[in-house]
Amino acid sequence: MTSSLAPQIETNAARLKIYDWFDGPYPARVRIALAEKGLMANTDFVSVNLWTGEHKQPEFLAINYSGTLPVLELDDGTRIAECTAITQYLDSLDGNPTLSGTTALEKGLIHMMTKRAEIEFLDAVSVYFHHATPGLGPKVELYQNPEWGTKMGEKAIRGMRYFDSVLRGQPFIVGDSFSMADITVLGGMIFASLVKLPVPDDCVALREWHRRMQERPSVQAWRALVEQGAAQTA
Ligand code: GTS
Repeated sequence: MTSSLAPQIETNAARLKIYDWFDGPYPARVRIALAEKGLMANTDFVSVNLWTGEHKQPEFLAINYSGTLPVLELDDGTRIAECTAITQYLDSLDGNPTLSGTTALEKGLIHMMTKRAEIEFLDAVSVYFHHATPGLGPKVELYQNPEWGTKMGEKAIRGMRYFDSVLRGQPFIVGDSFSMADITVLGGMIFASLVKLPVPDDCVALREWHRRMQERPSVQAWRALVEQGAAQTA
């Protein structure tokens, strides 16, 4: 595992360590959350190379049993995996959990839509990638089921249509505010773009929301880090 991508600013605040990969769609979710919360400068990124299967080696499996990225590690060595759990932790640090909800109702709705965005869209794209395409290559993809992968690709397209229908009635995935649910649908769009799963032309509300999301400083900060990472790995 090698070094670090983020621009660092001197700060007395606690350091956060994130194990991830620079252009991964799940890592993107946490990077966007870090930027939303103003925590980028407190974060060191440790690069775990998905394409060589570093995440499936014993050294990394000891860090995250699931063998997936990202993972947050705190100064005291505590580790938190799973994008939703990491985002909730980061969101709660300042006592103003804008991404995961402040009221009981917001928390419930954001949790529901985040879960839905994973099950119906992002996770489905991921299965499509790992099973219906060469994925991370033969050394990493030890079992593939192309038929299941294809089905999950179709499910992801249905998921896009569902989120399009949601966005026809409101500006964000949950009501009037940007939340972790938007970040999760963004993860789905990022993964779909990487694997060339097309967004249907008639998903006009989803496309317009996606265009608006590109204007958010957090999304621009994530994109800048991807470009920096691509330059470093070229
Ligand atoms: N449920 C996990 C989460 O939400 O954190 C899923 C994490 C996940 O699948 N991460 C991807 C991974 O490690 C990273 S990326 O594909 O977005 O770059 N995939 C590797 C693999 O072999 O599944």
